[in-house]
Amino acid sequence: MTTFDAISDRLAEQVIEVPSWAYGNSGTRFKVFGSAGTPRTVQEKIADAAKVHEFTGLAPKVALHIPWDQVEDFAALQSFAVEHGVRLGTVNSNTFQDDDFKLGSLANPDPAVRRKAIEHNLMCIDIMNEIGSTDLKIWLADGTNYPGQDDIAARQERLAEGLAEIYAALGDDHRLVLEYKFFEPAFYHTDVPDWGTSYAHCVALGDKATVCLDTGHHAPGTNIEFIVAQLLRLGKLGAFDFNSRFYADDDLIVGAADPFQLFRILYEVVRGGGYGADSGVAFMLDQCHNIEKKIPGQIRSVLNVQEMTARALLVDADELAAAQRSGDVLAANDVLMDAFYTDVRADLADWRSSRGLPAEPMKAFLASGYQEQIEADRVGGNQAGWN
Ligand code: LRH
Ligand code: MN
Ligand code: MN
Repeated sequence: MTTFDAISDRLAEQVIEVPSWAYGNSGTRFKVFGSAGTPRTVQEKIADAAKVHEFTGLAPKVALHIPWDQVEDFAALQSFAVEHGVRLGTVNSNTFQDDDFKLGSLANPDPAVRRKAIEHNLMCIDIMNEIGSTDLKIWLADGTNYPGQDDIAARQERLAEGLAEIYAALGDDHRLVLEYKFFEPAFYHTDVPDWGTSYAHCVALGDKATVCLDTGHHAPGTNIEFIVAQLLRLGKLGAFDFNSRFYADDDLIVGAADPFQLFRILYEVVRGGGYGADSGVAFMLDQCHNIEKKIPGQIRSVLNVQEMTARALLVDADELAAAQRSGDVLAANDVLMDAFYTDVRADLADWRSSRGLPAEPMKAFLASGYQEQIEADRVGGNQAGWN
């Protein structure tokens, strides 16, 4: 197996973007539990996100969701983030909460509603220009609930047209990242349900369009690492929304439900050249912390990704290739399992210490008093945007 020393510098390349919405209250359709210390403003969400970076060194970017994070002055918000040691990153457009979007946004049968959805995305590109962000992430709630409700093929054409207009407004260093999801909120058909549909639209759009793979957006049993491998070989994997799930789009802490699946995904990422600063693959979290405290939930999440990344980097590629070539099924499987079962926690603690970070970020955060401080200071915190 590869040694920890050999992967030490590669680990330093890791950047995991955190979502602003993870710091606000969220929940299921049954109940949104309030929690003490919840941010009341976009700035407070960013201040909380900055703590995750301060204690882990892993999360220098914060993704925005518009209009949940709408402010008057985005340049000032970027300065605020920088003062706190982080930067604003991906801009997520949101065309799923306005009443006008009941029957869809870019695929809506009404041209006036489609226009509104396009304009919203163009406004998001303006925000990207103001903050110097490169990625526009589009997830569409579009779909239908009943067979016959709308013309499925016509919706694809409308979608393609709308995406093309948005794509045309991108700057030279911008990307459009199109996220898919197999169902919910639409229950009969969804307009961007799978990686193939997202890929087809991205290919038609051009080089600046890539697919976003949210790990919670597949039918149970889907081999997600296969999708990763395929999109990487096609040069179209743009981003991950990491989270974990037991049933549907649970948005639980990444690596909590199935650490082995996270390892398999990250192995394919490393294997396919999707890891590191120049890979073009953005690592993001897309999670909600409905019952646990949010900042510790995010700290646990980025550490889980780091731990599994380390294990994936430990896979001995030469040994694996030799076993595969010789058709030694069990030896090949052993190479992967050896890396998966390696406990890297002590090595990672030393690695952090050697880089001026707390050896144990969770303990250090809990001892810092920040949580108690925000719980005392902030009253009347809001939902993350599900309002
Ligand atoms: C949709 C989704 C998408 C949204 C986020 C809040 O289920 O994964 O990424 O932007 O949740
Ligand atoms: Mn997502
Ligand atoms: Mn989701």
